[in-house]
Amino acid sequence: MNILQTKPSIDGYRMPAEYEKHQGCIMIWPERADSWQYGAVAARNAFTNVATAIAKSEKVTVCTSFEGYDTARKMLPPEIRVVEMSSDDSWARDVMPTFVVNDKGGIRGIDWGFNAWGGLVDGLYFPWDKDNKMARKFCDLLEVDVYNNRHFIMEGGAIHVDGKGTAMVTESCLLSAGRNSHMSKEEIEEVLKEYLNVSKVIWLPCGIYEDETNEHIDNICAFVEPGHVVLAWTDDETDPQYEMSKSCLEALDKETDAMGNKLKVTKLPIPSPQYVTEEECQGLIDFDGEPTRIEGYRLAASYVNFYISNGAIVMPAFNDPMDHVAADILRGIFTTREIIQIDARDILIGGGNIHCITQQIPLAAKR
Ligand code: KQY
Repeated sequence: MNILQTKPSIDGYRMPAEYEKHQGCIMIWPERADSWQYGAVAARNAFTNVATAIAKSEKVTVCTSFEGYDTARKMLPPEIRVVEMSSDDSWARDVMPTFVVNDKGGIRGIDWGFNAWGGLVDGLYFPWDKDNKMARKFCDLLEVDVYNNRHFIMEGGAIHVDGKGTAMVTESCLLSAGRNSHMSKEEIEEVLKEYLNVSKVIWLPCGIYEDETNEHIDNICAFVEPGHVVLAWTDDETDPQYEMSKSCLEALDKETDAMGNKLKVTKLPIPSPQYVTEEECQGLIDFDGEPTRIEGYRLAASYVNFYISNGAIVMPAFNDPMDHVAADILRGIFTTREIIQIDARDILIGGGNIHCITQQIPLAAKR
């Protein structure tokens, strides 16, 4: 594996959209007892269901610690590959490489800097050094070269692309004090253009209420095809999410994509507010005396946090009446893919959802 100091756009590489063909998917086995209740027992079931659904149409690799290996191997079906790799938690979207491809069948990874969503300013755990090394290690395993961009703090959940020259991000996340506060918005946009090889960056003001990643884009809005996005939405004007989603809709209405087209916006309803229960709090072990979750805390639940596999949309369910409404909307958009809903409560408690715990490896093809 070579560590590259050049930039993907200069070398003719681009980040493909998630709805383009994949070679596989990466996940990380959950273990932290302060993130996942009862020693991650329930979360492991949910992760297994997600991995199994994705493995129906693409190769899934699950990374685990030495301690987690036996359980992972026992719980995951045999077609899923389990490899030992140290991590600090289980957010493959954010710590694994962002892959870029060229039109000659080449694939490379980008190794962004990772500081647990805000470092010492407002990060979510310390230390994060194992996580920060995973992207490079996985590129080594895959035998692909990796772009070194560790001095720029970024997570995979903070970006979406349409594969046609447009990226989408939130200001609340990318301009947060704990990431690249020494850089201007224009400078950050330039890095995105150089590394993702896009010509247009769409900035939404914010994300999902109480999303502890400083409101990643992948929880609020996603491309479903070029020129078309789904936006997390509520009609309840008393919900703090209402003004947040409305401001995103206003931003999208004013925008065009890289090809100069207006965006079609499909509203995807959020479930009714999901609050942490007392029992769930009791199942979480705090490492430093601070409670990691407080009873009544509102979790950042959104159906936008789905994974697009080769054959399916693997999306969260919250045991809520909106589960069926959201699934029907996505079924109407992704007509060639199966809609698979996974009970995601035990992933949500950790602070993210199905998109956050997965990272696609695009299929590099000659064009
Ligand atoms: O949503 C994500 N991409 C990660 C959330 C991390 C939460 C840590 N408790």
